[in-house]
Amino acid sequence: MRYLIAAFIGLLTIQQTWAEVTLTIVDQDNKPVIDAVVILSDSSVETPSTIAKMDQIKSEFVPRVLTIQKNQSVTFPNSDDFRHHVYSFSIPKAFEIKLYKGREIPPVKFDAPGVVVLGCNIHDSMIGYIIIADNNFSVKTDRNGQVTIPAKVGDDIALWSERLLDGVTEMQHFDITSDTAQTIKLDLLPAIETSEHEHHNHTAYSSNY
Ligand SMILES: [Cu+2]
Repeated sequence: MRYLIAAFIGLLTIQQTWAEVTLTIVDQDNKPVIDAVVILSDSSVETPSTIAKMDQIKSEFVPRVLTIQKNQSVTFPNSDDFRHHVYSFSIPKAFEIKLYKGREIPPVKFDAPGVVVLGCNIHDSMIGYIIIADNNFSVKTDRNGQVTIPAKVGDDIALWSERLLDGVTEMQHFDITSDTAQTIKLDLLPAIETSEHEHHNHTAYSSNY
């Protein structure tokens, strides 16, 4: 019995160290912010051995926002039947994959943390982002602008959104202030219409712009 009590107290102690906190990110109109990235600064995760994928479908990067860990590799298949020319000038990784078709493309390794902005030399409207975490827990908001993270009050999070007023290579920092649920409201640039968002989330984006 004594051991059981000790084990029970131990379990309570563990549960108090962190909880599942649900963050909801909204903009100035209280609309959910989709494809924002939340990084838990004081966390430690290993780099997955899996190769992440940044597809190109109907002249859009899919997903528009990809989260990976430092030293993870990404492949850039072209699912269109015409050529793309993917490039980035961003500091964490400047690279290009010259005019190509097909899906068998050697992956690119991203060995520094930060934000990589992707473009295509042929299609100016193509834009995508790879957010490279520094082996910290990292997750992208869903259609409700929500993430659930293993955090506790006082933890620091870095938040990225394509819509941040400071620019797409910046992050904003916030403190966790709740053990259960917290809403972060931001002044942001207008939401961007993409077919990816329309497909998955038509109602949330339907009437504002
Ligand atoms: Cu292109």
